[in-house]
Amino acid sequence: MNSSEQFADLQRELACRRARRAVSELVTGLDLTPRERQGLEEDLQELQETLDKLERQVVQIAVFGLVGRGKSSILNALLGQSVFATGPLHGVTRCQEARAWEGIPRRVGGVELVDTPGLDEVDGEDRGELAAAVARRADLVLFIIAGDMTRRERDALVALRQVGKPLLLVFNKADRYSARDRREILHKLQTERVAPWVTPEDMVWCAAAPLIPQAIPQPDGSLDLEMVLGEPQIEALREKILTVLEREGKVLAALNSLLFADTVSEKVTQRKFFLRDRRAERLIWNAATIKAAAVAVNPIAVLDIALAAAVDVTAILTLAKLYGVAMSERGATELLQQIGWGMGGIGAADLLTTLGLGSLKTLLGGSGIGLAAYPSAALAQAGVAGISSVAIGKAAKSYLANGASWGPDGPRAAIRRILDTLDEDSLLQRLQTDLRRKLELSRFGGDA
Ligand SMILES: Nc1nc2c(ncn2[C@@H]2O[C@H](COP(=O)(O)OP(=O)(O)OP(=O)(O)O)[C@@H](O)[C@H]2O)c(=O)[nH]1
Ligand SMILES: [Mg+2]
Repeated sequence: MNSSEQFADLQRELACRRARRAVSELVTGLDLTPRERQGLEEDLQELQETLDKLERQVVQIAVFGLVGRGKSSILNALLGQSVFATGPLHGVTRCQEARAWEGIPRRVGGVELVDTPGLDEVDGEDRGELAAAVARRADLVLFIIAGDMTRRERDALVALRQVGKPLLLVFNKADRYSARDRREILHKLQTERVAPWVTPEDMVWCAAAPLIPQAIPQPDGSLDLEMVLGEPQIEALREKILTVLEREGKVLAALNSLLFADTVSEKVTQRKFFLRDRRAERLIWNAATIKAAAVAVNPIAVLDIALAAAVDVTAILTLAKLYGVAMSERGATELLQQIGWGMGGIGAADLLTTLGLGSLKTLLGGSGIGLAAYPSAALAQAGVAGISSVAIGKAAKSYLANGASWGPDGPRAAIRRILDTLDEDSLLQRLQTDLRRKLELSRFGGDA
């Protein structure tokens, strides 16, 4: 090794260590509640396995391709023995199977060859998914074709390359083509089919189980032409793989686990986000109904305001906690004031205009739900209180979820946007239903 090679080697080594650290930090730092884990178990398990593999420093090479392209035959040829079942029928390999690749130079490190079921042009979707999952986890994919590519093959190859999967395009069954045909097909592949997804140096020919015509003397003295199994022509592929491994093996493994870790962490974030948002929405709704109910049974203006503010401040504080924003009661009160100001001075009368009197009619019209006994003013106030709470909650949520900021346009614009998306009529309807239930439960048990 000369010094620049040594330097490159060192850099790769460092890159790998960094990747290892990044993945293991990701795994330990996920910090998921059992609830958040739900639906992510498989990904987390795979992530752990990826990390284990990375630590063991084993590189995994998987074959991938349509049924009957000779995937299992190629692995057998590489291994130098018939380990994996092969055959002319479609779908011989039914599940994934791995085998250590022995007899390769030690400096390459540990390598595992993984056989996969073939994608089927017609059906076999399940197996296709399995193969895709295996390919996703492999460090290097041998994408096996046997002639010009079909549409399905091209789509699958592009999909793998789009996620950044390193692969070699292996053209098997070379014995079936004349040298000239091979050149032509290869040229077409390079210029049309797979450009720019695979470069020419990542394409290689082989014949894992070639059939050689042989003249067999017949009893009557004539010669008959029979096809017999010849020696595998696999050297070029073997060399190519070893070169890639020697040059990039460690990096491949590191790159792959990073790719994988990245998708998992994205899923985890999404899940966390989804659950948090749902909790926030529930919390807001809860505050709204509490406030509406409280206002409905205490229809005295002064009391309403103090009470309403208390409910909103509490809701804001709980939301802040949910979004991991440190906030004091005073901070929450200030935020509430700011939102009120943003809503255009949140006096009940103002809000009525803001929300539209049409909504009020829905409430007062009340379709005989047993609240008719109430003074309509109290009901109107309750409805307004509830809806204002929803609006306040949503505004606070957007502020908190945005890292305690209103964004470039400032609070007024942000709050305006939220008010615009509120559907007051349906909110009122929901409030009525909930309010009715609450009131019936607390005060008017059998009255309604
Ligand atoms: N002529 C020729 N036939 C081959 C070659 N490689 C494999 N075959 C034949 O192709 C058929 C399918 O080979 P397999 O290795 O079972 O193919 P596979 O891709 O693993 O198939 P599935 O597991 O069913 O998806 C077998 O009959 C092999 O003998 C080759 O290089 N030349
Ligand atoms: Mg097979």
